[in-house]
Amino acid sequence: MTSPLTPGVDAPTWPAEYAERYRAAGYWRGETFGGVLRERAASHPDRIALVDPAPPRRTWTYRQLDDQVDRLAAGFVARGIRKGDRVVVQLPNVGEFVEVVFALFRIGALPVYALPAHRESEIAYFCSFTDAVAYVIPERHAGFDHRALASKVRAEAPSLKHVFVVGDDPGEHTALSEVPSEPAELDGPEPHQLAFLQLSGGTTGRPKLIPRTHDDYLYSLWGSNEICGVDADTRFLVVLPAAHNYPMSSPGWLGVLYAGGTVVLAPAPDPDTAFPLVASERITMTGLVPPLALVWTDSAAGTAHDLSTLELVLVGGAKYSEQAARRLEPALGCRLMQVFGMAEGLVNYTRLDDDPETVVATQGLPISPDDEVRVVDDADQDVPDGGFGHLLTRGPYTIRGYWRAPEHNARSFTAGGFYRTGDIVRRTPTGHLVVEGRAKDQINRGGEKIAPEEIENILLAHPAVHDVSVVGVPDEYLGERSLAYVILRADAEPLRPVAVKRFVRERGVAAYKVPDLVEFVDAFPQTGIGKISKKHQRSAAEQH
Ligand code: OOB
Repeated sequence: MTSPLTPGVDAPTWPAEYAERYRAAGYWRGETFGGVLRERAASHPDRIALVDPAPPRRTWTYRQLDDQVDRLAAGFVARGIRKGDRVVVQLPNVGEFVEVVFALFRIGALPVYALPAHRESEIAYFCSFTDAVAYVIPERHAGFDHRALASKVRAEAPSLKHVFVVGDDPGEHTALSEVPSEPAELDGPEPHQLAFLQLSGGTTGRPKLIPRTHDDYLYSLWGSNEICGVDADTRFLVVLPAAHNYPMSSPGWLGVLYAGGTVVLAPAPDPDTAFPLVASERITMTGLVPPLALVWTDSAAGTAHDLSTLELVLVGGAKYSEQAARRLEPALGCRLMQVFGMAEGLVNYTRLDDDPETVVATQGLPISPDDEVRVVDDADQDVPDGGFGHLLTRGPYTIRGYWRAPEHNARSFTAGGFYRTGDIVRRTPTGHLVVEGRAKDQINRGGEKIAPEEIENILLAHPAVHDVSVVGVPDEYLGERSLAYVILRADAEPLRPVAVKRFVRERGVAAYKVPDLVEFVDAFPQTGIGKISKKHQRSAAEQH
C-alpha cells in the first residue's frame, strides 16, 4: 500500500519550487500541531486552554491538555494506531474532541473529520474509503445512539479495529477513558506531512477528502490570528460543530490554541445556550453562519445576559446579506468581520481597518500576499476587474488535489495547479472579493453544503422513481433550501412527498441533506444539448 504520509503519493502536492518559496517567505514555519501544543504548555503551563462548560464544567490548562494528549497518544499506540493510519472522528463539541485530535496529531495518525449529523451511509464510506483503523464517537448525541451506528459500520468496514466511545457506557466498544497510558517517546510526523483529512462540501456523489499538512494549515491559523487580532487574551466560543473547517481554523479553536488563548465549546449555537456562556465565560470572539447571525442579532435586544465582552463576531460559510450585516454591530455591540473560505484552502476576511461599507458589502481579502486569485470566464480567460467570473486560486495553504481522486482532480484543478472553487465572484478596486453566485452544482443550506448528486443517487434507487433532480431554492432564513423534482415511473403508484423524504432519511444520511421540498413533475426542462437545466428548475422554484 502507498504511504499515506507522502502527500505526493496519495494526492498531488506543491511542486518543490512552490514549497521552497513558501518556506523562504516564512509562511511554512516547520512546526507540527503536536510540537506547538508542547511549546505552549512549556511557555505558559497554567493558562486555561480549553473549557467544556457542560456540567460538571471542565477546564484544561495548557499543561493538563498536553499531558492528557501524551497519555492518550501512548494508549492509541499501545492499541496499534500508527503514524499514517486514518481515524474517523465523529464527536460533538466536547473537550475529548480536542484531546483526541491532538493525540492523533502527535502520533502522526490522521483524523478524518466526520460531522455529528453524519449517519451510516457517510460514515461507512469514510471508514472504507480511508481504510480507517478506528472510529471515535459519543455514546449518544442529539437523541441518536452512535454506538449502534458504530456496530453496523464495523460490519461494513473490515479495516476498522477499534471503536472508542466518549462516555461511561461504551456497550460492545471501548471507553475512551480506558485508553490513556504512560507517555512514551513517539516518532511523530514531519511538518510537511499530512495532519488530517477534512471533508469537502462536494458536488459529486461522495464527499471528497481534503489532505492538509501541518505546515500549510498552521500558516492559515497564524495568518488568520494576525488578521482577527487573536492573542493569549482571546476567549473564543465554538458554537458551530467543531469539526467544520470554519470554526476550526478561521481563526477557530485551533487558531486560538496556537495563540495561547482560551477555547470554550458551546454544546449548541442558539442564543438560549450561547448567550449565558458569552456572559459567564467572558467570551471575546466567535464565528457564526448567516442564519445564526440573524438569530443572534434579533435576540440580542431582549437578552438579560451581558454580551459586553464580545469584541469580534465573524460571519461566513454562506452569503451574508448586506442588510443583515448592517444590523449586527449595533445589535451585538461588537465588530463584524466577514469570512469567505473553503476547506480546500483559500480564506478571505474583511479587515479590522476596512471602512464600514466594505465590511458589510464584501467578503474580504485573502489571508496571504501569496494567495493567487484569478477571476476567469468559461474559457479560463481572465476577466477585467469588476467583472463577474469563476474564482480560481492557488497558494501556500490551498491544496493541489484531493486525496486519492485523480479523475476528480483533473476537473477541479487547472493544469497550473489552480483550484476551481466553483464560486462566481467579482473583485473590487481594493481587491476585495464579492461572492455573486455559484457555478458548481451544490446547495448551501445555511452553511451546510449538500451535493445534489448524492441525494439524486439515493432517490434513483427508489422503485417508483424514474428520474430526479435536486436543486437549491432561495430561503429567507437559510439562504437556500433543497427541492427534489421527481418524475415517477409510468406504472408507479402515486407517492407522497413525505414518503420521498423518509426514503432518503432511511438510507442513513445526515438530516440536513433530506430534501426540504418535493415536487412531482412529468418532465425536466432541458438545455440545448439535452441535459437537465437546473437553472430553469431553480428559477421555476422561485415562482412558488
Ligand atoms: C466554508 O468552507 P466549506 O468548504 O464548507 O464551503 C466552501 C464554500 C465556498 O466555496 C462558497 O461557495 C461558500 O462555501 N462560502 C461562502 C462564504 N463562505 C463560504 N459563500 C458566500 N459568502 C461567504 N462568506 O464554508 C468556510 C471555510 C473557512 C472559513 C469560512 C467558511
